[in-house]
Parts: sequence; C-alpha cells; structure tokens
Amino acid sequence: MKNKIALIGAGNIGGTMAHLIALKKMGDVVIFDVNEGVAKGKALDIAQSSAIEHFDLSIKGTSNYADIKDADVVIVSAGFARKPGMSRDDLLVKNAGVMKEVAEGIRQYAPNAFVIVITNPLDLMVAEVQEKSGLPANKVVGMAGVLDSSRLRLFLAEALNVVPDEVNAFVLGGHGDTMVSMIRYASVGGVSIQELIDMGRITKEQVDQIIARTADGGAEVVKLLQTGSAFFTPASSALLMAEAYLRDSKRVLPCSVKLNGEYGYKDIYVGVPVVIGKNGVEQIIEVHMNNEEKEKFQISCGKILEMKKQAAQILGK
Ligand code: TXD
Repeated sequence: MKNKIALIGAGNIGGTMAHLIALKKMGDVVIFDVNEGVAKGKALDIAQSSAIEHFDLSIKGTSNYADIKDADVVIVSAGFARKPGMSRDDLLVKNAGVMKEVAEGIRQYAPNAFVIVITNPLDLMVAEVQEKSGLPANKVVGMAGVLDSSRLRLFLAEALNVVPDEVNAFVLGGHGDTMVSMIRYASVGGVSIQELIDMGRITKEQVDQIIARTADGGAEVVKLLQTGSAFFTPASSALLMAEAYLRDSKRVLPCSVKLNGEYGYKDIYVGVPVVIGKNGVEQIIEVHMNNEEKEKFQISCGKILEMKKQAAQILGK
C-alpha cells in the first residue's frame, strides 16, 4: 500500500514538500489550503512532471478536510508569517486560530496519523495541535531542531572543509534565538570539536561565531529573501522526520516533543533528541548537560513558558 501524506498549507514550505515527496517517491500527496486555487495549482503543476520525473503518485490539491482521510502522516505549515507592523502577539493569535482548525480536521479525518508541525511560533503551535486534536503526544511533534542542526552542520563543515553529512551536531531548546547548540557533543568523523580545536583545525572563536550564526540562521535567510522565510531546508527537515516514521528507521533527531519529566520539565513542548520509528516518538533521549548548557536550556524553556502564559491570557484560556 502506498503511503498517504497530507500537507496542511500549500505555501512555500507546503509546495516544496509536495515536490520533494514526489521526487523521493514517498507516497500519495494531498495538499490542503484555505486558498483552494494555490493547493490545486501546485498539485497539478507537480503532477504534470510525473512523466519526466518517473513517479506514479496521486498529487491532489483541496480545501476540504475530508480529503486528508486516513493520511499516514500530516505535516502542518499552514498559517501566517509576521508582516511589518504585526506584533508577535497578533501572530500568535492568528496562527493559534489556524492550528485549532487544523487540529479539528486531523481529529476528525486522520486521528491515527503521525503529525509534524512547522508553523511558528513552533513550540507553542505544536502544543496547540496536540491539545486540540487530542492525539497522543508521541504522535505529534514539531520540526525545528533538524533544520537548526542542519545549519550548524553546514557551517562547521564549511569551516573544516569537509562534507556536511560527516558532521554530527545537534541543537536543543526552543526554536528561536535561545536555542542551545550542543557543541560539546558535535564531532566530525567521530573526532570531537574540542579535539579539533586542540589540533588547531578550527579556533574556539570560529566555533563561537558559527553557534551565533546558527541561532540567527532563519533571520539571515529572511534578510536576503526580503519577502518570506526559509523553505527548502525546512521542507527537507520535516520530510526526514516523516521518513523515519514511515520506514520505522529509529532515527535519532532533535524534535520539539512534549516532555513528561525529562530534563526536569513537564507539559512543555521543546526541542530535544528523540528516536522516531513506527510508533512516532519512541524514546526521549536525556543527554547530560553541564551547568552552562543547563542554564541556557532553562532560559530557553522559560521563554516558551512565558509565551505560553501570554498566549493563554490573550486566547482567554
Ligand atoms: O523551523 C521552523 N519550524 C520553521 C517555521 C522554519 C521556517 C518557516 N517556519 C514557519 O512555517 C513560518 O513562520 C510559517 O508559520 C510556516 C509556513 O511557512 P511558509 O513559508 O510555507 O509560509 P507561506 O508561504 O506563507 O504559506 C502559508 C500557507 C499559505 O498558502 C496560506 O494560504 C495557508 O498557509 N493558510 C492556511 N491553510 C490552511 N488553513 C488555514 N486556516 C490557513 N491559513 C493560512
């Protein structure tokens, strides 16, 4: 049986994911958007490349939630981006409203799906979808860490003149400028970054600059694009997570998941390394943190909790 992947949001990320799914032959695609024309237009455009790209998949656009019925994976990138003059609070209210609709659609038509949320503010939006859909926490995750880690890996690889996939590195914490780059665990071909600093292959200053650039990674792209935000790597990142679930590959990936006592937190969605397989989040890995990392992680969680409180006040719950 072919997999069915539902994409909620046919914007830059949704459209790119649909295209990548077709090229990777991952499964049939349904692209949902309130803007029906965009969903249908992108689906049709991608489908028209099937003879050239050799895929035999159904690619469909819709504005009817019934069409996501029994999807194996649902990936949510629907929502609004912050426009000039729009406050973070305005964005929060608007996107929380979108997540409520999406959660309802998932609850009704795809309650057994593995759900990946991309919409910002990420850690709050994924919590909203999990809460409103009523799906178990192991089946609802947020994408941010894979993207942020991929940026970190690229920048380290460029500095060391090696291929990026030889670099192992991950970031933790909330998606935003408080993310924690766990550089102590980063390595290249099994050799730790600290060792590489000692060997004179890279300096501590370079590493610090790379950490700062990673934290600013989204903003750097936004500044160059002028309109919109990054979409190629966000799309690839979400699909890596989807693939781990569909193939039961037990991949270790940093994802925003609901903690239940791990790292000393409960009922908060935040980025930590997890194992993804056919049961969704199969393990939450608690890596040891030194005092400095702990402090940064706590600041990051504190920021999410503060936003959550603000959101509850604004949304009146
Ligand atoms: O790391 C991460 N998590 C992120 C998050 C990295 C990059 C971008 N990130 C966020 O993803 C970004 O801040 C946005 O909140 C989302 C989607 O980004 P994208 O670049 O795809 O945004 P677009 O192109 O504006 O697309 C959004 C689409 C657009 O087609 C709208 O018509 C649609 O969402 N939309 C809706 N679809 C369904 N249902 C509702 N209610 C709805 N409202 C808008």
